[in-house]
Amino acid sequence: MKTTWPNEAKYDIDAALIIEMYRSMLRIREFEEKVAELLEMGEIRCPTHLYIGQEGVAVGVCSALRKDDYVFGNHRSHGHYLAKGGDMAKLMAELYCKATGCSKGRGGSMHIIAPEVGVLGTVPMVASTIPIAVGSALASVLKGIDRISVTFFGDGATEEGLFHESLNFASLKKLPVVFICENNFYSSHLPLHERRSLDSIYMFGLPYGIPSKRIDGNDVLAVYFAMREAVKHARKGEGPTLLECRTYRWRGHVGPKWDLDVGIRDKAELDYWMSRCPIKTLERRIVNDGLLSYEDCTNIKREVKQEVEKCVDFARQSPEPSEDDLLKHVFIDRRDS
Ligand SMILES: Cc1ncc(C[n+]2csc(CCOP(=O)(O)OP(=O)(O)O)c2C)c(N)n1
Repeated sequence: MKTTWPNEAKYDIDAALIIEMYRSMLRIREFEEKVAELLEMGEIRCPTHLYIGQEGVAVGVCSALRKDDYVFGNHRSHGHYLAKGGDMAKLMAELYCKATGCSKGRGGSMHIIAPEVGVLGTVPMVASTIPIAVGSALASVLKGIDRISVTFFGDGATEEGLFHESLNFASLKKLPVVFICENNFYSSHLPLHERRSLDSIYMFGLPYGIPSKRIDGNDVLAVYFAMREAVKHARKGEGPTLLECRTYRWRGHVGPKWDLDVGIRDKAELDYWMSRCPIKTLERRIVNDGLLSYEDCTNIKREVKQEVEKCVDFARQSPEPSEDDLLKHVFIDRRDS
């Protein structure tokens, strides 16, 4: 496998990082395809919102961050956790609600946490982690710690007041936070064009004086470059950035099905977005430009599939949380701290 990028100047990015991004997107895809299968089988039973199709956003964003930077997610955050370096086996165990899960089996798919890699929490209440990320950025400034906070949210979340209040406060205090809107054009079962008169989410930052950009979220490199700028801006103390990454979820709003039977989208629309698969797009580019061969790509896919299978074995064999300490890890008793 080559370790130098034949067209370095063209891409302004390390070859090893591109390969890592490719692998990282595949890890999310293969993990979730397996989860979809296990949901169909009834082996995983917790409500699960799949991220398949949106991998370019999580990976582009997290590849521009340091391990100790913070990310906050939502109800659709397996990709955010894995892209930030979260342990895959612990995530699988969490979906099985096992004691070895990243949230000790208490959280399931929607309450994921991995502070060791900066994933401080994912919360399914729409828009709720946007102000928490702003708070964590404020804490970093007050403590003099050089860390960025990132919040991932959907287009639906931009319709909550919390989003707008957060933009204003973050801009006013020039906080090191990056707002990542994953515009997949649906909020649950309502399409964007039935909710907004204008398709212009990125412009929400402008009245608050926040640099704001619209990006093709299925182009992992475009996301990465935009994020790299946003991170530079934040680390210099120049405040927040808003990135609207346009992408698409292949599966239904929740669960393993496709939402083609609920009257909200048709097969032609899904087919269009599947033809713009973020992984295939990067794969075509790196093969055409001679960084990897198709054989290299197949080998990486095989390794990733094996990794996922091992995680399923780990989850299946893990113990259930004990009934005796069900409330442990759920509340903090302040009297003890
Ligand atoms: C405050 C709040 N209102 C409603 C819901 C129910 N709900 C869960 S996900 C969702 C849609 C969110 O859409 P979006 O933010 O665009 O994210 P996506 O599902 O498209 O990734 C809604 C309305 C909720 N969880 N929280």
